[in-house]
Amino acid sequence: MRREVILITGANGEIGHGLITQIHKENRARVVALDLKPLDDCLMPYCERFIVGDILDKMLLGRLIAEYEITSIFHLASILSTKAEYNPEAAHEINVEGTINLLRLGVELSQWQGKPVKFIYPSSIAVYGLPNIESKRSSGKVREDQFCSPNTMYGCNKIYCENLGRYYSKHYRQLAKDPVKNTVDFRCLRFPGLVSAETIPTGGTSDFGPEMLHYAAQNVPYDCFVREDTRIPFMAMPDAIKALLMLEAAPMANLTQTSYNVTSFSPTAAEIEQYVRKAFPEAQINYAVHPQRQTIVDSWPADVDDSPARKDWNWEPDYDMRKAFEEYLIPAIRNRY
Ligand code: AKB
Repeated sequence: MRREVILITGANGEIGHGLITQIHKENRARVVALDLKPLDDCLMPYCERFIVGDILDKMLLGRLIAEYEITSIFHLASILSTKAEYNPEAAHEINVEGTINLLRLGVELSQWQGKPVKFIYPSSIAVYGLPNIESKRSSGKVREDQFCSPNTMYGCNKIYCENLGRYYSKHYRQLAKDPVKNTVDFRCLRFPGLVSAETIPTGGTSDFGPEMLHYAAQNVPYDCFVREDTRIPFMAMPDAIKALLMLEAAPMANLTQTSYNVTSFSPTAAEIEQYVRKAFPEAQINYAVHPQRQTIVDSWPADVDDSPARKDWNWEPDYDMRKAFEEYLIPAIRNRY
């Protein structure tokens, strides 16, 4: 029996690296990977095909329909929160127009194949907009239906694309004379900051976590752009990959919502520094706060409620903060540098 085909956009990004590697380990599917930049050599053997291309190229996406029986799409391509603030309109075009192109592809694949294609979409804690630092400190574990008033272009893009996914999967062309019989099965995770041993993020506002660790491992002085007391949720990359694949595998009947919070630990920057210093005592870390980036993270929740994911599809992280640093990040990073 031919193995299913999974399409991964943004394949060369942080999540793409981990996802392609894990799918290869599980030997469960053929991967068609798409990215603007060439795929890292280490991932090429894991992909049936790698396409250097743009998610804004509708002709390119259209050709995939005839070539592959794609059963799942992991749409990872995105401009992250900090980078999006330097060119918000370009971020909108990539994050929103690109997502609409992929949703259209998903609908056409679903109609062509006569069954819904799963569309797995990483959203973010950036969809939340706590009104002030007092609210952040008092709001506890924020639920999916609270404070969804983002104050970054990236957060606006993500909350809109969550609603687009819900529309395309449940209400698409609802007044058309020929209603669409099969459409996408859209499923979404709101990720916290992610920390990987294999890659360093680019352009995110949660990057202070992974950057502090990777700079210390290379003995490079690091200017942390947030205050020491800044607290946001984080997760080790293996748990992010686990969550994506668990959500994809979950029976549709079990899912009571389309967007789910997932998280693992919620440290302050100073608590991250404590773990970093245990491994790299000579680390040179300064807190050179960037006021605008501080304002962004001050609007993000200190913690989120992931009980719906635990209840609907048995989500549970493998890595708490201690295990993430002492059993995953530090050993792997020591081997890397
Ligand atoms: C960012 O910082 O923009 C991302 C995110 C939290 O979604 N890592």
